Amino acid sequence: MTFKRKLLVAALPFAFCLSGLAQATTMKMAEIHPAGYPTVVAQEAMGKKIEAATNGELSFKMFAGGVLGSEKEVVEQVQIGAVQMTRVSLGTVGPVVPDVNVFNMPFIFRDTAHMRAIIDGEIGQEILDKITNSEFNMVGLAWMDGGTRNIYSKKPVRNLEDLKGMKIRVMGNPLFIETFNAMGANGVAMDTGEIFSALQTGVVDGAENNPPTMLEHNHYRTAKYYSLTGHLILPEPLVMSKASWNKLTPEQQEIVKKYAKEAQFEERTLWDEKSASSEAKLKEAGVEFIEVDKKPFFDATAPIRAKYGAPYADLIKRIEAVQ
Ligand code: GTR
Repeated sequence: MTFKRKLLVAALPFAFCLSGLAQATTMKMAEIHPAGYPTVVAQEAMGKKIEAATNGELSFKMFAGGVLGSEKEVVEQVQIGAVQMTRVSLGTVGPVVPDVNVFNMPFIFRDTAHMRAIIDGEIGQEILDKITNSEFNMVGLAWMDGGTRNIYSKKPVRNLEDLKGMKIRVMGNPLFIETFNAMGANGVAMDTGEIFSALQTGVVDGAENNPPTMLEHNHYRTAKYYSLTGHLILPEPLVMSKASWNKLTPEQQEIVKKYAKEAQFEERTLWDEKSASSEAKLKEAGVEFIEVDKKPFFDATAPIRAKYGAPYADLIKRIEAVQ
């Protein structure tokens, strides 16, 4: 090796260090849903816009399909800044930021239009701010539409009586366990990734979710009955690690906020398309969609709204008043 080459080789690690300093800040985003899912697609588009608007100072990388862990695990990683962004169900956030549980109460929203009017308005922003201002170490940026959640099961649920004693998987939030217990079932909490085998092995008799999740996570392969209880119309916050957020310049923070909000509206269109196509595919696969009288389900869950809603009476009045 010539002297010149030797010098060059010796200088290489140093050069790498320097380029390391100039490297873009990578924003890792974790998603439980697979590639192509509305939230994933909208968030990837958001990432591209953020990269372009910051001239690559911020780079974005999506980790879809739950490869970084369950929602609970991801939330922990976001809290310590090991993962920069995620979109999780509000159900997962509730045990840590109890103020968000108002949205987690059964039948709190009249319909999808009502929920969307709320998340687009000042109450939606207030709840995101509650996340930001909590001890949660996260910044609430925007809302994704998580559709309407209905019960699916191996045996048909046509009324409350049918639900009696059934083990129904719910997200890890006591509010949901109590909701299903109040309806006469046994609420069983477990992570999203465990549902498929729990249904197969009979650990649970059913679960509850929107059509895209029922389809994409293959739950319909075992649960052939879908009862349209519509007990939850649950929006899902897009959040960023506060540690990572604090490292951004004010300009970068504005850019992230702006495109997260744009993603909120882009995802909505994708969501409506995906919901419709998922319903069609589920029906094709032999899933029976069951219309139920929602009134008994609503009445049975009144104690849950009374208990969890008590500290938020004013907020609930404001939610009800939104047209
Ligand atoms: C989906 C939701 C996920 C996850 C999942 C579940 O609808 O988008 O964030 O919460 O439900 O029930 O585990």
